[in-house]
Amino acid sequence: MSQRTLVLLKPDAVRRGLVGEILGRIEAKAGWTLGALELRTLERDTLEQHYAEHVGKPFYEPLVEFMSSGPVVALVVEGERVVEGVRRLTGPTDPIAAEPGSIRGDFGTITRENLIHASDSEESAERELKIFFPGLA
Ligand code: DGI
Repeated sequence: MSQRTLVLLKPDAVRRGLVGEILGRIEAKAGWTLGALELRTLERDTLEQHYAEHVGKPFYEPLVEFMSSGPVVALVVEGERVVEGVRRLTGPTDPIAAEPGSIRGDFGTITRENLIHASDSEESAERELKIFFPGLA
């Protein structure tokens, strides 16, 4: 079942020089391909749409501050069961709870600076792809 998903390599990943390492893990999965890739600094508006479910929560403002603190790498990944697959490579939100071997488990310590975003369902992926890559068919 071929799918596509939105991945963001967050400002901490870019600052720490982990883009190649993280991208390499995604690219290494058989049959997965990059549909788009762009370095960009996110506007507040974009983040408000992306994180709509979190607006008003105590961690929302610091999250937006962090996510706009430097460029992210936004990418579209396509392939077999890629939505679940990238989430499994990513690991859970809290990097200390994430298994070693996952991206957050290997490189993260704090919940906000957890290196990578990956859409959590096919529905979220389609919603998020429209925000970040509106030109995509
Ligand atoms: O899909 P995830 O990134 O794992 O998690 P999410 O979509 O529920 O939340 C988006 C981001 O918001 C997450 O990567 C880090 C931040 N966040 C979520 N829940 C908390 C949080 N930050 C803090 N400090 N505390 C939280 O409970």
